[in-house]
Amino acid sequence: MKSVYSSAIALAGLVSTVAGHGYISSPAARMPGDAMKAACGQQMFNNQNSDHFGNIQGELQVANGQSDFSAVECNVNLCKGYKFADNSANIQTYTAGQVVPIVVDIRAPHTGTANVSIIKTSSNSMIGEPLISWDVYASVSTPSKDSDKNFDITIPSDLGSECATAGDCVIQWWWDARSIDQTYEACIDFTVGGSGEATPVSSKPAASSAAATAAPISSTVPTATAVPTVIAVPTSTVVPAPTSTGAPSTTVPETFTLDTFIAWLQEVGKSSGKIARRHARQF
Ligand SMILES: *[C@@H]1O[C@H](CO)[C@@H](O)[C@H](O)[C@H]1NC(C)=O
Ligand SMILES: [Cu+2]
Repeated sequence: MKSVYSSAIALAGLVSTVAGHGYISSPAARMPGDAMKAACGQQMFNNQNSDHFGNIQGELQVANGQSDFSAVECNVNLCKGYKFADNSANIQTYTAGQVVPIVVDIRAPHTGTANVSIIKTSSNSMIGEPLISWDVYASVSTPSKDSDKNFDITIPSDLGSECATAGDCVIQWWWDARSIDQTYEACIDFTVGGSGEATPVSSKPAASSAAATAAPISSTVPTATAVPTVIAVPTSTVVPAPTSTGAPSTTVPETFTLDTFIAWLQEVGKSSGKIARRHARQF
């Protein structure tokens, strides 16, 4: 048993160095570039440029001890440190109330929570409530859910001009697998309500461009609070009974793709490591 665990842990460690785990694939999200390299250093840039699917904890390990890494400038808690300056040619133009389909590429699941929200970049603070959120996301205990990977968000109608200038706001997808301390982020640069966009929803002709940007938004536009929260299936109905070691779930998932196998190995590796530390005598 011990050697099986050891091999699983070794393999999981090996896999995690070569495989990324999740990122937004549509609309095009921020990617690493020169501005990110200047803020985060050459090593972190190389690491992220070769695989942008990894988590911020892994990124920080790469940066550890690097003299050209600045924690403040890099700011990994916002868009994994990826910068607007590297993506300024890639701005989505949205209108209030617009429904935007999002596609996430989850390359290996890790049970966690997630949300997509609008973030004010100057303060890294959320504007309003999350546009969508999950109490259970990318679970390794249930079959892969399409609703984790393909979903719609609705651009709020009460942003005013707060996100009218490119770079001021991002739509951030945030996935946090607390049990294994892995946090994933991906950001979409966008504007809404900017003077450069198409005529806003209004029955009155705009007298000037200033009036056009200030024109009230139709009351039929759904608000952010109307967006339903994804209700997750309680895991207790599908998770097998805990084993005598107290491990969360060391049972091999029933649906078995390479991704779920790798994820299972990683979860088993991490949880058995924790248990080994907590209950060393039981092993
Ligand atoms: C939503 O994501 C943000 C990061 O963008 C995080 O700080 C916040 O805690 C999350 N909120 C919920 C309710 O999950
Ligand atoms: Cu992962």
